[in-house]
Amino acid sequence: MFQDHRIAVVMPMHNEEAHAVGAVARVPAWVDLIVVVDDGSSDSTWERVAGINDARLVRLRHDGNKGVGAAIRTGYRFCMRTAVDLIAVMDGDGQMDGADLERLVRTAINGGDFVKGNRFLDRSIEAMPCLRYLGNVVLSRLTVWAADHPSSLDAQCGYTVIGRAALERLDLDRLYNRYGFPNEMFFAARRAGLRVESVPVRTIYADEVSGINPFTTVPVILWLILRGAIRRGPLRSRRNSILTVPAVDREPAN
Ligand SMILES: Nc1nc2c(ncn2[C@@H]2O[C@H](COP(=O)(O)OP(=O)(O)O)[C@@H](O)[C@H]2O)c(=O)[nH]1
Ligand SMILES: [Mg+2]
Repeated sequence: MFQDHRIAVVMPMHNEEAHAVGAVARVPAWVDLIVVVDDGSSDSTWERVAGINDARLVRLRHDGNKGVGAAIRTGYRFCMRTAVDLIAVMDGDGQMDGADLERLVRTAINGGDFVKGNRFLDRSIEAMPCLRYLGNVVLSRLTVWAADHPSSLDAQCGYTVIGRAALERLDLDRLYNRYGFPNEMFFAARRAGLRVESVPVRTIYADEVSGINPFTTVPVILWLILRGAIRRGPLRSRRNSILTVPAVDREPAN
């Protein structure tokens, strides 16, 4: 409970046996519910999480690997069946600092519908490998452009908090499930007219290995960004005005 708000953390995990316990340990004590979603891990992630003694913890499991976005969706759906008010997402590899969650949650309580962590606003970004940094800058700029977003954004950062009412307004089934899900959530939030806020978060790099293969992932994200731009309001209404044929009263055919 944080300022009378019930808080949940959704934690997607895929083959995180080395980090699962540490990642759950990073969740602050005032969080009410922790939903770990094992996305079809082939290692001992599931057993490691089972060994954690924490009454707030719920374990869900996909029977196969469905992608980080699908895991987050499973977690969101579970949370929506409980009485929580705000739902955070923290990765299961321990790269997100639980100490940052308070700022995200405060910003949500103060009116942010969808609050995103922004690693560019924190000095620890210097620890990010150079190529990754450049890639993140380019993808973030393109995402900002595509969504016509008025402020700074860390498009690929998955550390977020969303309010229950805001989440209800998003059509999660339309979103892409794998890497690129953060861009998809962001576009969906903008389309729904949600207030999207960014807050600084720390970047933690230890021995975790990213599942991202840039040669396959970057083209997909670029496509999602283009689709985000096309789905954006003005373009859509322009398209509708082209496609909508005015009703014409016709004489019945003889
Ligand atoms: N690589 C990968 N990660 C997944 C998948 N499903 C859930 N995850 C989790 O999603 C989170 C982010 O993945 P990660 O590879 O660390 O992405 P990065 O930090 O953006 O490089 C981690 O907690 C993963 O365990 C999946 O299908 N593939
Ligand atoms: Mg990671």
